[in-house]
Amino acid sequence: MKIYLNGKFVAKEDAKVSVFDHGLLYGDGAFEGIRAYSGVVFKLGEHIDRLYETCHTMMIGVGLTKKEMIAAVVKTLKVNGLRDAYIRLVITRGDGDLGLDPRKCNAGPNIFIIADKIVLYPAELYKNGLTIVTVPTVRNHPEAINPQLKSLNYLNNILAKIEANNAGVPEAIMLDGNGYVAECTGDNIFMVKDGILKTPIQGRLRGITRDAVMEIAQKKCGLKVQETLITRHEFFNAEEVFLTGTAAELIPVVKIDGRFIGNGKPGPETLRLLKLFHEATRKDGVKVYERNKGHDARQETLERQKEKGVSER
Ligand code: PXG
Repeated sequence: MKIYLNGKFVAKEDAKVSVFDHGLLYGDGAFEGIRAYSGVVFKLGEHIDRLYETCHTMMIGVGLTKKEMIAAVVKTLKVNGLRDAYIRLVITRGDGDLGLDPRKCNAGPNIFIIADKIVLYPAELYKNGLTIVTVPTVRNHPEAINPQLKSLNYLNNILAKIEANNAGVPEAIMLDGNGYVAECTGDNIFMVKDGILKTPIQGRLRGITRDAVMEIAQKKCGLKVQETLITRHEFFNAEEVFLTGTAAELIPVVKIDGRFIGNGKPGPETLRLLKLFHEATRKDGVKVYERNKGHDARQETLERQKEKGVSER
């Protein structure tokens, strides 16, 4: 495995940053989790836009144009010969001293890109749906660490994840400071009722998968889409609930805080949106490999997987 580190490709063993890096010392940095499907990096432009917005607010000068950053991601996949991958792009404040002051990190940021195989959730979770709970840890106040920032400071979500682990469930709902549902620890949340798809308007990260699913729901499923304030009560009484995220894609939820959602099985709109989302992932992004005439990358991936005896998902 080759890691992109500050403009060079290095072996995994040599991909190291200093103990004085403020990303490590303070969580002072930004990141993106991105996915490539069949040689297409899904919504790469949108991920890079979000990353640069986080850096702008955090006043981290990236030192690369967005175009150069996109090229670096593409090259990382090429160097590793990957078509289907999970990509972690990290920008730290860089090396400083033992004080908080970011002005001491004057050598500039450390930037690294890891492209690895995707760890998929077990297939039965998609088939049967998740049981989740609401946890006591509330999502950050927007004027503390705004949930829109995809910063390296993820302790808010990690504390909630610990509470999910303690409850024996794979994901957890986090409320905002006013008691409205915000999102999950690493996923956005949606509900369907009376032909309307609803998702929280505030207190959450603006997920790339979230935006893609809202667009598909509106354009291809004829669903009305609302971003609004939603309480747990409304989620309990929804017909369908599902989560979205780069890693999870779109995954049904069938039980929240002991209450079954609908008939306790993944709903038809959820399954329809999941299928349409999968179709979009192959098209809607930046191509890593130029296709030669008569050479179909997707076909090649399927053939490779067949050889290895694994199913695609
Ligand atoms: N909310 C939060 C708080 C997130 O961290 C999402 C929503 C979904 O956003 P995207 O853009 O991926 O649709 C995320 C996703 C994990 C993990 O291990 C999840 C995320 C980042 C890193 C790890 O589940 N972010």
